[in-house]
Amino acid sequence: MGKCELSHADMKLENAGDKGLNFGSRADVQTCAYWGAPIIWDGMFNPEVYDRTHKRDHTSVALTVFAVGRYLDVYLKDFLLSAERHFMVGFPVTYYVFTDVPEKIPALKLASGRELKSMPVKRHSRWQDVSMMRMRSISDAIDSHIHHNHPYVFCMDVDQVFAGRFGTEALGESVGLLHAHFYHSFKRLRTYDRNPESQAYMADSEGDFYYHAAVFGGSWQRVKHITDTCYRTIMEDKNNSVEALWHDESHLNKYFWQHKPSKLLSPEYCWDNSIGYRSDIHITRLLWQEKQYKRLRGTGS
Ligand code: 5GW
Ligand code: MN
Repeated sequence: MGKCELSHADMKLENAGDKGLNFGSRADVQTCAYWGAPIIWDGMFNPEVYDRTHKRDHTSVALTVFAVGRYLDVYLKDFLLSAERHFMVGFPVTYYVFTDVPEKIPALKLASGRELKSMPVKRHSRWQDVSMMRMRSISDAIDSHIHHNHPYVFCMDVDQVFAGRFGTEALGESVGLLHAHFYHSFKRLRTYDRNPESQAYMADSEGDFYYHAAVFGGSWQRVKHITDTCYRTIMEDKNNSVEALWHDESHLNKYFWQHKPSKLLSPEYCWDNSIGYRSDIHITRLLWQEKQYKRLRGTGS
């Protein structure tokens, strides 16, 4: 455990408040990545210490979420209501809702200091494009709005609900989330893109963690770099008529392989209840909603 704290300091990966992390409090899981970044599990931190540090720093957070087409009707309200109860409670938060149907955004009374901005986006006919255009739109919103107001940004899928504290302990310079389906699996089973034609290609010898694109974040500067880089590699693929295995997620995994995140979130921060009981999941802070692909995408996949 001392080793993690040491290399952590050496590598200047420090995120506000991380000094008090207890890396030894969870003997059942890996709490530190080999490059020194903490992996946040329940029990490792004192929430009050983080909140105090971030109150002192007047931290505010932008949360970007896409609710295009029927995803708005099905998921947005529950996502926002649950975020009001669990996401960065007590801190200023602006929800940036990217949608093609702004008139359908539910009118919710938000806690003081919190607001919602609707951001217009076009509807794309191919679903792969919806998912990939997010990178471009987030980058544009950082330029036009976010960088004036918010040191930190989180970017999330809308098809999930908060179920427990998702607080300031999750903030960092660049933050990736361990995918609930792969955090235990052998490396060779992690579904990186293996097509050498794709910019997201990773060789068999490459890869460490597998990150879930449903949650990523960091300082606005780093999120700008993440989204710009992923958008560029996605467009290069497009020009070469290739598409990475898991679309934007493959590109995000390549990015985090090349630019290690300063903080990793355990799957407690985005759990899929259909996996069933796991003794190392002590709390579920964000939960996958049921997939309704047939209904939402009008296709079978
Ligand atoms: C539509 C058809 C296929 C795939 C995605 C969409 C879609 C995604 C959409 O029509 N509207 C929309 O707002 N999205 C946004 O992209 C949502 O925020 C959604 O959570 C996110 C990623 O798409 P998901 O959640 O369907 O992808 P997976 O990887 O969770 O299955
Ligand atoms: Mn999703």
